Amino acid sequence: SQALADAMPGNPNVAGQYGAAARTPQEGVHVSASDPAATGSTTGETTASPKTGNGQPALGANAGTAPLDRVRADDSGRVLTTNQGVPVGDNQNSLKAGLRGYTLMEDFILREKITHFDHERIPERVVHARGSAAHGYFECYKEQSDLTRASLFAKAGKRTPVFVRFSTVAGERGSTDTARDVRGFAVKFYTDEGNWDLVGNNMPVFFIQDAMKFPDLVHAVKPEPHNGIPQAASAHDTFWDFASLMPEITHMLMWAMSDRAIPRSYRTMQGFGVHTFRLVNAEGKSVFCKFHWSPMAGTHSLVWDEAVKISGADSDFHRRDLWEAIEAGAYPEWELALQVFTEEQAEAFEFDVLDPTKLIPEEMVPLTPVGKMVLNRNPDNFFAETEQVAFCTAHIVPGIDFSNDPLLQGRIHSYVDTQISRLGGANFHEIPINSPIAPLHNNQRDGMHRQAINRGRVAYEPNSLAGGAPFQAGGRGFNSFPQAADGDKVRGKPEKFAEHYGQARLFFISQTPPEQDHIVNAFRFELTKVQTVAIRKRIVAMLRNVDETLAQRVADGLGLALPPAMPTLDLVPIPDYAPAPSLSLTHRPGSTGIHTRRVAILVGPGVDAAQVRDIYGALLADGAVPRLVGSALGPVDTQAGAPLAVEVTLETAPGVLFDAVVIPDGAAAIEQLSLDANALDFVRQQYRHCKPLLVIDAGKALLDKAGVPLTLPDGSADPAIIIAAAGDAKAVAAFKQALAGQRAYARETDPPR
Ligand code: HDD
Repeated sequence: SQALADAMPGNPNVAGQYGAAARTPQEGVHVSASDPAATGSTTGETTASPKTGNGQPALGANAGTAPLDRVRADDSGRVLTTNQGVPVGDNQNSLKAGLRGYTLMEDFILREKITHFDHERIPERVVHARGSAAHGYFECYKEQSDLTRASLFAKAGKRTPVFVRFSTVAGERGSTDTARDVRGFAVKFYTDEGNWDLVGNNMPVFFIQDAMKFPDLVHAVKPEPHNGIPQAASAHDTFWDFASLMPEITHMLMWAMSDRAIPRSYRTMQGFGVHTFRLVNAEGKSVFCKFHWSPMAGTHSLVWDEAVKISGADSDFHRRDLWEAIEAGAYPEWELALQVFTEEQAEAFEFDVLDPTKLIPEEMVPLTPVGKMVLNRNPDNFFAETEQVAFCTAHIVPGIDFSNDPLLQGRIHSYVDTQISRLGGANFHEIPINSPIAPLHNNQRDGMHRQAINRGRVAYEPNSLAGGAPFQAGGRGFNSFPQAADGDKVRGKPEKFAEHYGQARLFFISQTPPEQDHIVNAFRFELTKVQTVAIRKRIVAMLRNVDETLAQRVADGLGLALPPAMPTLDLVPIPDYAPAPSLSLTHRPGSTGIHTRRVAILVGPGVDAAQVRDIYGALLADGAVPRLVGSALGPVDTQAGAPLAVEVTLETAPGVLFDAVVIPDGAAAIEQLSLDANALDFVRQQYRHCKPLLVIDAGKALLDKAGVPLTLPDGSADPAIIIAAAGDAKAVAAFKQALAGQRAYARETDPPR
């Protein structure tokens, strides 16, 4: 309200704050955030809408995160103080010698405020700088003590708190969410025997076989060092130069050029621990294991043209999606599965299980679901939680152990090391989001930013003065699996590491035809951006070892003659795998139907309001998120009944931000929309990006105006364009079904129609 604004001490229109009156600063106004009379809000909204959350979830909302309550700070209704707790009289003006005079050195309040501000930023992560995170829990389905003594698997129904961060790899902290990239999938389990970090990706293999090459990989993919271009993109010479000289990268390139690299949502990606790990049970028996996360919402991806346009329309697309789903109570869920195998089995495989460029198809070793993860709470503070969380592959717990995968071995060092510079010292485990909920007792002391006040005079072991405490846990503690080790000290790789193409081929032949087309087009896009022709040729030469049709199609797309295939070492023959359907995105459609799918309903003056309300209600009933989209905000008159209010505009929420569109009846509305190029673009993009369209009566004129073909390239009717008469309930059902499924890739052509 105006009265409130006038009373705010920072309001420059209040005369009482100038001249002599400045000597007695006013006390700040205390407004209860929930008091609509004071905030002037008619909707009960305060600093944020219900859609974005009010930034203040109930304390202790998740049992697991309750220990963080002790550090959660809430300023509501409080007086402003310095960092020393001194109440600040005036937070608007610096201290001066005379109203027009020098600013005084003694102004400790100004200096504290500015100094703190000057140091607000910390180094961003050297990779995975851009990310979003949430709290939740892991719930065990069934005791797994025969396989592992890890406490989170000890009992059916046992819940272990988690904090999960998803990320892109190459882009900087403020870069776009929908870049073509691998996505990080890092889970911190706060188990009752210490923190376990499963630091994985949304792809089950990696670019390189040995940590020794990681800095080279990252230097190649990051923006080129002379000009800092391009941001969050692998489509440039240095990345492909490196790739073209590194055949071990081939399998991962197939994944990175597939739709896996442009997920629809963090909620619709799989996650993988990538490496072979060990599970160890209480008797000390061990098996090998790979970790797999599968999203309950199914695996769904964007199409490339859409991903590019989303970057402009909403570069926070994935961050917003995760946040809004959790605020709306549509908690994202994944199932964790173990892929367990023995050392004897591993020896029989064509590939080496210590080679992180290889996966084990589910068809070869099945997955055993062991629990589900639910993300049910957004962080309160992005910096304190999402930015300061430190995931480290070295953080494992009794019952889990490493394998000799040389990439994993290098990672064990790298993550702890990087936090020391990123988070300012060796005490980063004391930052609340990183602290275990398990008790912590040892003789480590001091260092920058130490929080704990360790009591007593003993900080060594053995000791008698403290009765020997803290005691080592012996058999109850973490004890490395006693794997036998022998052999010469060498820098080298096992023979099976020399075969690079079999699984790349397996991946390609396991994709559906549209997925294969997307891979071809992604190679064409990336390599067209590459300026050095020799690099393009080397990649095509590499692809000839994967699949001749793939190589030919990429060569055609680049206007190249097929070069000779890249020589192979022939130490290990390229295995001939049968297709593995589990590697296709279509294999996991999900079980959540149209839940959280975003649907635009295009409205203009003269729209059929009753029809709009019916469809809106029918979509809401199944958990979808409908929005009335029009040319401008404000009410639109309808054919009959009350006007409808446009919720978002064509200008601010273009088609790429929705999963489907409804074009309701109303000749006048359609006529008006047909004159708005934003509406025509909207419809064209929905079509081009293979999304369902529900078109009612007069709405069809908008499709015609936009030039949208109603038949598939083969001349048959497009099943995802549903043209219906008003009141046709079957049409709405067909639309929902199309929305719940995969996209209508059958309508794609190259170039697009
Ligand atoms: Fe890494 C971050 C995943 C190989 C070195 N990595 C990082 C994150 C994820 C991964 C998800 C972000 C964690 C977060 O959200 O804070 N990295 C992987 C996977 C790999 C992998 C799945 C291969 C299987 N990484 C890898 C190697 C090295 C690193 C081989 C170094 C030898 N990674 C790092 C790092 C980062 C990191 C430099 C940067 C920020 C951080 O650790 O905390 O230490």
